[in-house]
Amino acid sequence: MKAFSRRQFLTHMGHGGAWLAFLTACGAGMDAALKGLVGRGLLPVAWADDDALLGTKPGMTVLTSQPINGEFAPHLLDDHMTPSARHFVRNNGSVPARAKSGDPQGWKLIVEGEVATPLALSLDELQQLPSVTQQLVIECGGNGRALFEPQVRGNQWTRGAVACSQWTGARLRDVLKKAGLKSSAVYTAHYGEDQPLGAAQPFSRGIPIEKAMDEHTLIAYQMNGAALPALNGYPVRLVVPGWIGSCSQKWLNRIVVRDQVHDSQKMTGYSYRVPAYPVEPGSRPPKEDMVIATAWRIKSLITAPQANAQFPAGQSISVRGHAWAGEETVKEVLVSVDFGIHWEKARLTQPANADAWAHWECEVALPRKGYYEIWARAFDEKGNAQPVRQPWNPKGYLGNVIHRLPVLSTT
Ligand SMILES: Nc1nc2c(c(=O)[nH]1)N[C@H]1C(S)=C(S)[C@@H](COP(=O)(O)O)O[C@H]1N2
Ligand SMILES: [Mo]
Repeated sequence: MKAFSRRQFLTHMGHGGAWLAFLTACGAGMDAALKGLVGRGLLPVAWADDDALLGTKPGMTVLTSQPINGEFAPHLLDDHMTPSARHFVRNNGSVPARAKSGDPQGWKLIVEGEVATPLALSLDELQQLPSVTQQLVIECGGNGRALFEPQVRGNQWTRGAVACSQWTGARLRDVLKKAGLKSSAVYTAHYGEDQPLGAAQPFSRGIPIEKAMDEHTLIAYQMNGAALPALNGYPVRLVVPGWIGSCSQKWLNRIVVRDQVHDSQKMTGYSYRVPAYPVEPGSRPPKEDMVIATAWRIKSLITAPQANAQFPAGQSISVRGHAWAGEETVKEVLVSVDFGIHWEKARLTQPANADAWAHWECEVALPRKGYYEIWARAFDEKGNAQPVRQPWNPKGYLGNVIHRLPVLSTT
């Protein structure tokens, strides 16, 4: 935790005994203490300037502000390529000072562990490696958590913790080759410059060497043609396409190549893990039956019209959205306005490149006055469909239930 001055301390004491309780709780039960205090603004001054960054994402639905977590309503994600200002934010800790200042001086990427030659690359050195520019989907593993029944704990993401921006960077593969992987290398461990809040370990995850060597896994230093925003990982982040967002380490400054599966806090227990078999909703399978969540599954999003829009009966409504499929390819998207009785095939535009999202559109009309839902259901080339009712898991990961958008006809 960051230090703060006596004056700052006294200012906070003005909020009553809660601040003292907060400090007492810092040793243990930090999560619980934060939950109670975050909503009332009783937070260390050192974190307060993170709030200023919220202004860089106008229109974001903020789930928590310390740390900052926020998503965008589906109709705000209508662009083919998500603008940086509309890319969701999922932070486990505070935003690093370097990211706030935008100064890359002194930043290095350390590569060590099971490599022949450990590296310490400057931003210039990283940028000298062959550069790749691609549109890539990043989606939080918990996107859609709010849709699980019974409810599960964690950020209640609805559908907007997903984006497809354009990323420019070096291939992780080229950096690992430069360091020379030993034959003992099996997994990466990623570290970043962000500080955890309270007693948690610094946020760290990793991926199997095969995924790290995939030509599409990037160490990105540009987002949509500009430096990365502070909130999305400045100066450098990983982008691991198709896999849950937590693999894409922000504010990246160290990669340790390991001779075993990475075993940080965020890799073990129930963190970013799903049951190895379907479980009864609301149950808690034993830890040893939980497996690491990896690739996303077929999904779609309706970005037009906006939820709860009203249309006269018979009017043609333009329905649009995106579809993506983890490491698979989108085959088709079907749309229904009568609760799944009839389905119409949408026109599909293939993605800009592999691992970007595809776009779809069609026209529908509401037959008479009433309440309707526009449903979208995507299918991948392997024949997998989005479920209409989805299996449950204890942390609400990898949710891909069909998108149901309410619309009304008034006449
Ligand atoms: N260093 C660091 N990297 C991180 C995180 C974090 O808290 N710290 N959050 C992860 C999670 S859970 C997700 S979903 C993505 C979110 O990326 P974004 O905030 O740019 O949308 O970043 C990942 N990388
Ligand atoms: Mo995430």
